[in-house]
Amino acid sequence: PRVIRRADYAAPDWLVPDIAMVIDLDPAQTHVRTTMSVTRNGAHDRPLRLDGDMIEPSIVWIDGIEADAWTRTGGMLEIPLTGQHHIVEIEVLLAPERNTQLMGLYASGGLLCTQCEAEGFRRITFFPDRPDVLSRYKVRLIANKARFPVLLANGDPVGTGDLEDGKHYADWDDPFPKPCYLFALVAGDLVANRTTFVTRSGREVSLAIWVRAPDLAKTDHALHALSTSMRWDEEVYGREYDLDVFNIVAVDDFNFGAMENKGLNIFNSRYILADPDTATDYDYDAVAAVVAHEYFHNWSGNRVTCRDWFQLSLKEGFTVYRDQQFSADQGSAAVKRIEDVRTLRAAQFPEDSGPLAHPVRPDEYQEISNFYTATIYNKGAEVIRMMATMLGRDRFRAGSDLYFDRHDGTAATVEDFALAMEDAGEIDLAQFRLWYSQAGTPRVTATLTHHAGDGRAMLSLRQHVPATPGQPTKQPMVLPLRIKLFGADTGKPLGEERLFLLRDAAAEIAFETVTETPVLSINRGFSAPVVVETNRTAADLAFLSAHDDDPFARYEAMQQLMLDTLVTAVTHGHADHQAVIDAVRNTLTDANLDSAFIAEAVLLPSDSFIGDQLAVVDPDAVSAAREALRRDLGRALERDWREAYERSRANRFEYSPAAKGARRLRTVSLGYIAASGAADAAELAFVQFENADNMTDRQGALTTLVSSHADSRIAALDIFYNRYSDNPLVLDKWFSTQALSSRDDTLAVVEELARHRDFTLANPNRARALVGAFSVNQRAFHAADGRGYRFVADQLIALDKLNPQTAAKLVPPLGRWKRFDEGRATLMRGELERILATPGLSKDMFEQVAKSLD
Ligand code: HT7
Ligand code: ZN
Repeated sequence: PRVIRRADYAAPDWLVPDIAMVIDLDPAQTHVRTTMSVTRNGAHDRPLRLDGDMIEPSIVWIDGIEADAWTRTGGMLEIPLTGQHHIVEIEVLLAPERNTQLMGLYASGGLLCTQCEAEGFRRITFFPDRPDVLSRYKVRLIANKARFPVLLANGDPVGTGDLEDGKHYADWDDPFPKPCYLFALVAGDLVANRTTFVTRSGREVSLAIWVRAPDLAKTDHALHALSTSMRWDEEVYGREYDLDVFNIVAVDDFNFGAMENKGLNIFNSRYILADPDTATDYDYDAVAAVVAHEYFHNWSGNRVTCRDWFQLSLKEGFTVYRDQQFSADQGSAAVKRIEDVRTLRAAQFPEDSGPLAHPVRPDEYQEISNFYTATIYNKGAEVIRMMATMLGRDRFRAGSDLYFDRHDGTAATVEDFALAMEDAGEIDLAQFRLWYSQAGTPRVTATLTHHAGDGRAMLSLRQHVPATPGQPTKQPMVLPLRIKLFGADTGKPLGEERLFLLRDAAAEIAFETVTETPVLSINRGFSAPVVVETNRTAADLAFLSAHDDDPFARYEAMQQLMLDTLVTAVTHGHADHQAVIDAVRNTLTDANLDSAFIAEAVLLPSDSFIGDQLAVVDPDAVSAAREALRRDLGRALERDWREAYERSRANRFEYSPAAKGARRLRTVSLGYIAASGAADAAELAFVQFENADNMTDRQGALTTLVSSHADSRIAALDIFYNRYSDNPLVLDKWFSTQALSSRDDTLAVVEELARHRDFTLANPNRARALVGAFSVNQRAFHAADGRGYRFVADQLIALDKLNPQTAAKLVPPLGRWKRFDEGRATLMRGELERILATPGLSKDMFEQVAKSLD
């Protein structure tokens, strides 16, 4: 396989300032005629080399004359050219209805749509498919009017008209030079939910969310999120929208969450459609976050794009940080931070400690779609967050303004971003840049000692960055740690919070006039994305979980207390649960805390996160320890859970932070009541399931039932299925809820579900709902006989033939074999080897599987 290296970057040989496309759309045979003005870039005599994938040119013209001097090498079309400027025209035929990879032009639910990032445009026409070739696009779309009444492309609409044979056309003009990965079109029978947005300089923008007619009523939330994020970006980053229209289209078959194509975002319908009956609060929040994320790309990604794909985090890390800030501003910032850190720990920390670990700015890749990872996105966002922490709000904003001013209309690098922050923020980021080049999660050891006699406390810090593939030795990084001490007797802070930049392998910090026993609060707000080990006792953690004035640190102390208890239980066979029970009671009954925070704080760490703390994971022991602690918490606090359950009851659905928090606490309480073994728990869950006026309560109750022994779980699943059998997004929940069950028979149920008439690998959401969800169900997936591994490997082999990108994204759980006992590790490797030996394996899968075997 060909390896692409960052060090090999060279500027493009030819630029394409202008491109005009005429696309005559038909699912069976689409004609694409592309006219490019090409300009030699620098003094060289190399031919024009255009990328193409699965396409053939039917005819090529150079400066209006049919040409035959072109050649095909690999996927490339090579055209010898003599002058500085030429006009090159190429015609290509496509069959979108046969495109199962969902890259390029494809059909979804009667629509025709595109996905070009990262390298899909080369499946539509021949072009220098690299992000540093920016062009102005003029596009004419032609299609049968009855079948495809709506024709959308990037930019602004400039004309429409009727043609012969029942066809019509629409012309679109995008004045902003863009890389071809931002090209998009949609054709179909769609309706729009519309509104107008007036930018702060008075420009009127017409906003529209396009869906199929029956889904129109589910688009208000997304449309509202769009206007809210447009205003937010003006207020917080000074960024204004720049076209006359902003269109969003929802499609059912999509490899990712959404795509930020200039002026024409295309979304996985799960991140657009929401109403109380079908979407949970989690879905509502995700819709708003993804709408905001894609909108924010208009500046961080589109106006300033990436020079090459190694710079992917330049747009993705920054944009995730921006969408996290946006969501924090819309509701509880504390709960949002807790959720973001939970995601980071669940998705990125395991990646950073496994065979697929890579730096935020990778050095090489085989298949770029494998690098749309939690490291690029979520760790990338943490890197931006650390810069913001070090600079403070105003200097960070000055750095961001400078970055956008300097690089508007160009393709930039991570280095350009760092330089803008240094120049505007007057900070030296030389050592900090290691966050972009070194993979691996740093580990910090913090030891606090107190000398009561002289009132001094000493905090000694050490850092270690573990080896990762290709990076055996590491240098110390800059770790911004927010630190504060609290008095164990009074519960009061001992002085102000400090921001300490740990730069060396080891450092000591002295605290003076510490007159009472101090308790250490460190990495408050999760100021650095690191693992911290401290010498804090269970009593210290319980104390912080009740007294820390940083809500994240309070949550974190509780999590650490729970984790320490669970790790002891797994490694010693038993543990004392009392400290956790007391701490949870304190939090649950604290009238000053809001329900959303309580619900997060009292949740036990997941099986996988507990496993991540162990040298060798024993999935059965982990699950048994967690269940035992859940049961004891349920029993010891049963009255409190019931009280919380009752007090969180609502008369009527409302979408507000307070109502969401109440629903969350209600379902968490229900889970603990069920864990206690209470005789009425299943009845309580079934009543909640039946009476729910919203999906959050309904799915919460279903989740509880599906992990129980109650017969009513079968009835509930049937009722749920029958009620939503024509709603694909809710059916995905039906599949994933069963795949995530903690019951002993989950694997058998999942195997059966894979034969269900509604299961298909052709739809990525459905594949992820069953196979993806099952492979993160630690206990079921890691069945000791290897049946879980075999099931997933079979599915991946089948999926790879249809949609390699989606298949490759599901490989990581199998690749974590080094973390398990020899028996499981051998079985997991065996399945990886079986996948690797499959004839015709895609390069996407090859890269993920081969690296996972190393
Ligand atoms: N920038 C978008 C990435 C994306 C993508 C990548 C690979 C294959 C399919 C894809 N669809 C969208 C999404 C985003 O981060 O905003
Ligand atoms: Zn993005």
